[in-house]
Amino acid sequence: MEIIIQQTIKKINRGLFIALEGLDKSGKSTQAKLLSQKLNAKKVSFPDRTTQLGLIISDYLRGNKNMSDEVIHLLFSANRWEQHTSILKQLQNGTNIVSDRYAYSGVAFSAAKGLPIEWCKAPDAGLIQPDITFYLTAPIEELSKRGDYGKEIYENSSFQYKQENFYKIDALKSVDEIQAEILNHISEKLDNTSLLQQKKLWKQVL
Ligand code: DGP
Repeated sequence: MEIIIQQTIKKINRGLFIALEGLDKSGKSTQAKLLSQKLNAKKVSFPDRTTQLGLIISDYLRGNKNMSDEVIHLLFSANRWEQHTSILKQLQNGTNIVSDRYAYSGVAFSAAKGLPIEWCKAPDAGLIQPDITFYLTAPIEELSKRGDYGKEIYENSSFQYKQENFYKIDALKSVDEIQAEILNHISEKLDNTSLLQQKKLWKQVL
């Protein structure tokens, strides 16, 4: 009887969904890895190159495949939808998720190519909205000094997405400084995930 009461009182906190966005070589993948280790979180990456769609995207990014801007945009979005149910289930089970890129960069990259922004946002509408998003940024000239920069098709894009729980981080700071800044922003949310609303892109309550 006592066990049943305790179980009822102890509400399972849902997991926190954290997204890291940034230009190539901004260090977001390093931060995503460190953060997922620290929080014992599941790390997901977009594009997810392990799926059939991901392989096509990977070919495109390496310059091996010609595709219209519209087609590749829809493929990137479909690649995110492939993980949607799995992400939702894990969050509901209390697993924190760290996403290395998400829909925000998708919209920014494609809009920078000249596609209408509302058109770019439409296929991602309904995906789970991250609880908190970090955008690692620095002048392109600085990032391009880092090895391997610009090997793939997108190397230069402006990213200006304004919304709550969206934090810009100076990518030129040290790995430890950036990690500390990120942890600082999420610590309060981690303690109170049961109070957070699960929202959908773009901003609707789930
Ligand atoms: P990464 O694996 O993080 O290096 O990302 C590969 C590239 O794909 C990167 O230059 C950004 C781009 N990208 C990621 N998502 C999208 C998207 O949804 N749409 C477009 N057009 N580009 C994207």
